[in-house]
Amino acid sequence: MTSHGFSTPAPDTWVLLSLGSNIEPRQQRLQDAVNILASRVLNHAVCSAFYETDPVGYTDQAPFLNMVVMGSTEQSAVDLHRVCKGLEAELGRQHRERWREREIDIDVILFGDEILHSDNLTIPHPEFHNRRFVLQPAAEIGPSLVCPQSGCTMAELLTICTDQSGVRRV
Ligand code: PH2
Ligand code: MG
Ligand code: MG
Repeated sequence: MTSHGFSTPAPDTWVLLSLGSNIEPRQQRLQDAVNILASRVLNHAVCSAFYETDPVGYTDQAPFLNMVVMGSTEQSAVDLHRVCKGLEAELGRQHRERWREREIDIDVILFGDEILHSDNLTIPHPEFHNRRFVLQPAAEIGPSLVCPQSGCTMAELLTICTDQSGVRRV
């Protein structure tokens, strides 16, 4: 609250989130997650198309449906991450071994031009530049977004990405 009695709006930060699911109903889970994010923490949400993607890492599992969403938020990076993890649980995500199938995964990829390395959160997401299932939808809706770590745009990162796994726009 300021001296004249009005509260100053919290500054907004633009963010890029990646969502994925490989347990049906995949599309419904992604849609529910986006709707709840938009109602709670994400302003001016813009969604990519859905992408049917081959599993990366542990490959002996069902294909994923992936997408990205951009928007702005008044949350801090740590709080937004906490909201995303809480929403995963709320939408029924079960605990399994790393890389295994998941009902819903919500990752903070970029948080404005912030670079953050803490024990349980790294931003930009440490692997996103190696993942076509993130870069292709990111380049669809934000080709000129710049990764503050590399200084490269999403379009540039997609061009140099060596991940050859299948990513098909639905
Ligand atoms: N997520 C992973 C590991 N592998 N592969 C695809 N296609 N899509 C994902 O969302 C994904 C993955 C870990 O988070
Ligand atoms: Mg992930
Ligand atoms: Mg995750």
